[in-house]
Amino acid sequence: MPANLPPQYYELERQFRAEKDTAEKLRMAQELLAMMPKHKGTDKLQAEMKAKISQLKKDLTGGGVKKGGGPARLEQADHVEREGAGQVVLIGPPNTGKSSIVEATTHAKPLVADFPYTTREVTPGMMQYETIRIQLIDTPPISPEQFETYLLGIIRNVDLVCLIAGLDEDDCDGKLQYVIDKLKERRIILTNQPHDPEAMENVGLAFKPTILIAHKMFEEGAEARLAKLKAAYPDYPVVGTSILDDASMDAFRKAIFDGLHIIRVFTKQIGHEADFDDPIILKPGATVEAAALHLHKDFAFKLQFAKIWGEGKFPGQRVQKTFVLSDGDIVEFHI
Ligand SMILES: Nc1nc2c(ncn2[C@@H]2O[C@H](COP(=O)(O)OP(=O)(O)OP(=O)(O)O)[C@@H](O)[C@H]2O)c(=O)[nH]1
Ligand SMILES: [Mg+2]
Repeated sequence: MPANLPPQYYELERQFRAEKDTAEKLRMAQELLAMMPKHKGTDKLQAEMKAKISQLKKDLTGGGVKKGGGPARLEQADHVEREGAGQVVLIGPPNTGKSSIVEATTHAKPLVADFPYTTREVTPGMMQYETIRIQLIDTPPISPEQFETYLLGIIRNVDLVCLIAGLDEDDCDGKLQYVIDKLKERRIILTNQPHDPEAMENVGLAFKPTILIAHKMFEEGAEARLAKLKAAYPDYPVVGTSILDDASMDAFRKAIFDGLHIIRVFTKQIGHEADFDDPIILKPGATVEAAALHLHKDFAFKLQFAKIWGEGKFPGQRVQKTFVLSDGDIVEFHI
């Protein structure tokens, strides 16, 4: 029986054969296996790919211990467990302020120092934004001298990429472009342009929404460099920040929230006040039914109608399951 593999499979397989990095090769092998149609004609291929995967896992961990005696790298760092309303990674050239920003906006305590290559591992922290918590991940720098390939797995999984450029350096745009190009080379495209998710993901490309934080904005010459960055990257929202300026750090928080493209919906039980502590997080365009589904499958099934409070509605306006919710709406479900 013929295998009938999609054309994207052959393209990814070609890249798989050329790939030198073991962690990335493993990721590709897993993707190839997922892409294979599951029928008799692919039995042998599936078995071969599974064997390759298990060999690559062994190579990667060296039987559980990395070369040099450290712990297995893949287990340690190519994935950060999700927490909160969204997962955001901060990446960029060395010494731009990534760790300082995570330190200032979360309870995490990453190392901060006045020299490049300070950060050696990923550090997640939770940032409060109004009523929600967003996960920020501090990372080691990306430059021609250093690139930790386990970052690829982390970046592929996040909801938003936050590029940090340092306005204290003349070549901040060149160093930033290096990061963007390096990821592109590894099939991660940092862009907010619309794309066809299915067509792209089939060939293993990851398109990641991105914002650009131009940090250290009070340094000499920063203003001109900020203007240059804004002109060079019209596709990214650009926010100028400084650790010394609270208003700019508030703008950072808001830019992250806006970049995540989520809405917060508060629930209210009949005869009670609304619960403002724990909103339901949904994508724009989500309906009352989607919000109910978020609470419980049964609940959505039994839902008769809802009452809504929010901008542009009559207080307690009665709406159907198909009603599209907005950020900040309060919903009272009736079953
Ligand atoms: N002038 C100025 N310096 C800052 C600002 N934020 C951080 N720094 C300093 O910049 C230096 C580097 O900060 P880090 O947060 O360690 O930078 P990083 O990007 O994490 O560095 P690596 O981990 O080496 O990539 C430290 O000396 C910080 O104190 C800022 O807003 N303005
Ligand atoms: Mg750092």
